[in-house]
Amino acid sequence: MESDSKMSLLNETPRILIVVGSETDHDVISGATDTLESFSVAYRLTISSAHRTPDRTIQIARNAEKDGFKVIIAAAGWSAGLPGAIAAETILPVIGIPVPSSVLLGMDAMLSMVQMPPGVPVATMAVGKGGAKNAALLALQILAIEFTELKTRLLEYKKTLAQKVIKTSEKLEYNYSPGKQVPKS
Ligand code: AIR
Repeated sequence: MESDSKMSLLNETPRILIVVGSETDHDVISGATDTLESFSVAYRLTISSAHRTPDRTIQIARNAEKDGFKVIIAAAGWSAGLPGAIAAETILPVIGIPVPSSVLLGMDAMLSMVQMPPGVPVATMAVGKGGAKNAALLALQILAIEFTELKTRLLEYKKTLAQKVIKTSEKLEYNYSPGKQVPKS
């Protein structure tokens, strides 16, 4: 079946490129890589710095589309030019993750990414590991436009998220009135 062979392609051939500004961004980016691995989707992770290796960053961005990538995730801290520098060189969607590695705890990185000038968008996630998780999910949602089997898995994921909240609420829900707190029957 066409969708099966397309899906196995997604399992084997990286369509998502992850670029981190430094190996020290590893802990934050694990929020994205763990998520992609839980969906059995292949990715490539590489390190490049917009400021320390600007030429390498430009080459990675320029080659991304012909290397078969469909979406790029870029994570960096401090004055984080990485996602913007990549977005300047490609029309592939670029998702930015601000890393809280400086004394400003990622506010600096977030503003660098979210305040891109008109014409060069970067889809900026929340600061840190949670933002990294969302970056992976957004990348999967973009891929799901083409790879429909992924759409089924994402819908299933959303259902599981909702069920978890309802189950937890059923366990914890209680009534309070002054002097007493009783579980809701
Ligand atoms: N960084 C590296 N080159 C440019 C930037 N903005 C970021 C990395 C990391 C932080 O600087 O993404 O979050 C500190 O990097 P390092 O290598 O000094 O630990």
